[in-house]
Amino acid sequence: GKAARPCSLGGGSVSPLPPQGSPDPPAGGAGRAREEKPSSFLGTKWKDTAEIVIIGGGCIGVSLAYHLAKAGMKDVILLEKSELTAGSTWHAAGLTTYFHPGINLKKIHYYSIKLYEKLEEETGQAVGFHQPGSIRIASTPTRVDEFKYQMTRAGWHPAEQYLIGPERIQELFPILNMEKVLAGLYNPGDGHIDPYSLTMALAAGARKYGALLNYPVQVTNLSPRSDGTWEVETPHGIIRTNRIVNTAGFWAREIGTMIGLHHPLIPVHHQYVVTSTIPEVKALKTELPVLRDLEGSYYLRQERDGLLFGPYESQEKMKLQESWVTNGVPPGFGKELFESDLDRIMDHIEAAMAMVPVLKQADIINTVAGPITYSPDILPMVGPHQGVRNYWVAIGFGYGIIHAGGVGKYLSDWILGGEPPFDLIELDPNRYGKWSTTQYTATKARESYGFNNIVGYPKEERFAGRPTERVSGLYKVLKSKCSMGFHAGWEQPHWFYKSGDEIGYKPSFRRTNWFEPVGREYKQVMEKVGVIDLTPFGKFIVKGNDSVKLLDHLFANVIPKVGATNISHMLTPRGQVYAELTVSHLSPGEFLLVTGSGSELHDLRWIEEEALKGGYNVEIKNITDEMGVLGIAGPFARKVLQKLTIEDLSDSAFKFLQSRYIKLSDIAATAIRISYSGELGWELYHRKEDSAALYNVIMEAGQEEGIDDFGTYALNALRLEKAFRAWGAEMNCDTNPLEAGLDYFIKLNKPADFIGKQALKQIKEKGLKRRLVYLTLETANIDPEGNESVWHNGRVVGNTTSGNYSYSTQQSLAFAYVPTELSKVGQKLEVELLGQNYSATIVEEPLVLTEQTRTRLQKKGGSAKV
Ligand code: THG
Repeated sequence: GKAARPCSLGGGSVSPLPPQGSPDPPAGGAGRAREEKPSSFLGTKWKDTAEIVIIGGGCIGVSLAYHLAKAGMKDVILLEKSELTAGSTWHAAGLTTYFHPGINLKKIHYYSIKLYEKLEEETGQAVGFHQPGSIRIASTPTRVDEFKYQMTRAGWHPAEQYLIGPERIQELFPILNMEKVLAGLYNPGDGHIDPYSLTMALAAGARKYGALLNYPVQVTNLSPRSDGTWEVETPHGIIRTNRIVNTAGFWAREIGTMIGLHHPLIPVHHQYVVTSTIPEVKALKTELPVLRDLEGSYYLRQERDGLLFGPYESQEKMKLQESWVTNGVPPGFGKELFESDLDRIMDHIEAAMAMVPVLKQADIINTVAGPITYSPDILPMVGPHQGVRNYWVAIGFGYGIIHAGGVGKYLSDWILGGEPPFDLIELDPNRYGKWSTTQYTATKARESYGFNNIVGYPKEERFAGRPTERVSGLYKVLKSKCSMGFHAGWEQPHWFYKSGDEIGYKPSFRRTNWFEPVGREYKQVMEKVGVIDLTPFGKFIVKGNDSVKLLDHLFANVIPKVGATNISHMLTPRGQVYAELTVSHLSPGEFLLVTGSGSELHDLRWIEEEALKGGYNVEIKNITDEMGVLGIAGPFARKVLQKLTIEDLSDSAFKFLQSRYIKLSDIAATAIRISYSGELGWELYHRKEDSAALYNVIMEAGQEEGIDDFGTYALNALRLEKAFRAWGAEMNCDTNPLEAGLDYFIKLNKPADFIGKQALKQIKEKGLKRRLVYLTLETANIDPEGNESVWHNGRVVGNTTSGNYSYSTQQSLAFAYVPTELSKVGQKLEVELLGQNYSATIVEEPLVLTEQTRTRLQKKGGSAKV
């Protein structure tokens, strides 16, 4: 075929685009769709046992099958209900890019592109991969700042990325109207691929390595067995398997529903249009780079001698397919499309015509409106699911083509290796929970779609769908007094308003309206006493005969004595940090485990799986939603609390890291003497119904001491000055606890052979290649926040992990990973912020001593810093 054909709407089965880029279309790829005879599974092999059953034959599922089989897994079975690529893959626009505004997904993109480059050679299947590069266009000064911000976040990654000026942009994209163009973010090697051929190549590879791809085979039911294995029911018989992976695209909800899960997914109508031949395009000697006009919110690429143009409509205009969530996907929906609606994208078409004027003369010869699955935050869900053993997902892909290769490899490595090969926490399926309702999902998907091209600020907050039904007992009391942050469904105060403040959420690439207020809260805690809502912590009770044994196996620290609390880490078998929790031994054999809000189900899944796998006799209860938590911290914390209880709170009677059941003016609470601020403080765990009352009595009691609220931004400033590491920043499964400087919490000599112990001993023996260092730097109106490039002698040598302003020493500070040889105190380095390298110095930690240390030094008669 010459150009693209008009697509048939509803019920049609013609592919949206002809295969392109290779003179010889791959076998079965020429006419595609119906012409391709799906080889009935009856004609191939049918097996009724499998190591793994992958449900769904889109690019994601097929990539997983390919990677598992290639890595040597036997008995990989993929079941597809109609034919490979049916659903979303077949009509995808096929864009590939190295760019991702986040961090870990850059690795996925990178792997995918490197794989796609060599797939034809490996499998003999052409994939129509074009790599003309891509340019993101900035036409506002803020957008230029965003690009600078993204440059420092990309600088310590391998993919090439350049901030380029108008001249270079014009050279690369000669038919661009340069009037509004200020700058471009250029990624050589970006481009597009034919999604159908890509999937067929991966399928050919998967078969070559021994995977069975069986279709059409519909999964009709899933039954878990008591040993953690599964029975997968199909019209052709039952398959017994050790593990299931749901890769069913917009049918993934249907699969989840079979086992009582409600995956937060919703299909959106994504449209793109293809033009007829444009003489100016035809005349070009080289293919145009892919253009992303962020202000106009669309992508545009060359399609043969015409252009292909795909917009992201605003949240008001975009269209969701809600009926598929409420009533299910129409059973026969395979290679069909929705009715297209050009009116909806008119604004974007006009923006594109202004930017690329030759479009004005072009005819639209093809319009594609296809279903793409969105999750609330448009990031996919990839990994094992909490609450159901051996049920994994790889679902919610809004950009499945660029993610397929990398995610297939990532999951395959995780499944075979028993732990994630690298940190990809933002894709953890367990970031959602019961609070992610259908209503929430729809509202959020709408927002996410509309925000596809908005400016991505640091500390971004999005407001649709809030609050969820998961609110703290203090939400009503606090909501008008502060700027709230969203954490795992909860609203938690970031910072509090005072008269004279510029209130509300005012994001910026530089210091902004919360800079002064956070300093005020910081001072409040350092000099007086502050109260913070910590309800969003994940909280679990572990008890039973084997609780001590289980925790000794899970945690690298020793088990605290009854009445005591420990900071403790769960390591992976490779000796990396899986999680950081506090463990409080409440009564003999009964423990309270507390983790950050973002890691609740992530941690719970791990604990539950180990308990089941090892046959431990324990009861594990998630009490996150039942318990409120108030933190009180600062030099007057003791004085204020003492007014409310008969319990002796003196330093010798209620020691640091002790926990105790107490009554505060008749309200029952488990009090732990701990504070992530590093100041004198307690955390008060209480029934959520009592939160407001407890808050009120404490505020009342603290009048004289000038008690006030503080939020998580001040808490972060406080913990950084104390050099407390944060999970997800300084430590994660990319880091071992020794390079993170967590040695103090890791007890390699404890008798129990805890997970990761052996690996960590070897790591220690070999010596560390890099180390976490503590940096101070002088800047102008900007602070590091993590993920920035760290330079030395004109080369990027590492990356920051978090950062902030140090309100007491009045300079910026940051944690960073650098090679061991550059990790000594006094070493000079540079940190790149918004296009400028600031000189930084490694200093001894901490900048400010903890209350604990200050008190200890004072008792010894020493003089304390601060
Ligand atoms: N409170 C509770 N649980 C938590 C946190 C919390 N779980 C998750 C996360 N936060 C755990 N992180 C820390 C890290 C450090 C400290 C507390 C929680 C801390 N460190 C002191 C220090 O390093 O000087 C004390 C260390 C010691 O002596 O053991 O307080 O905030 N409940």
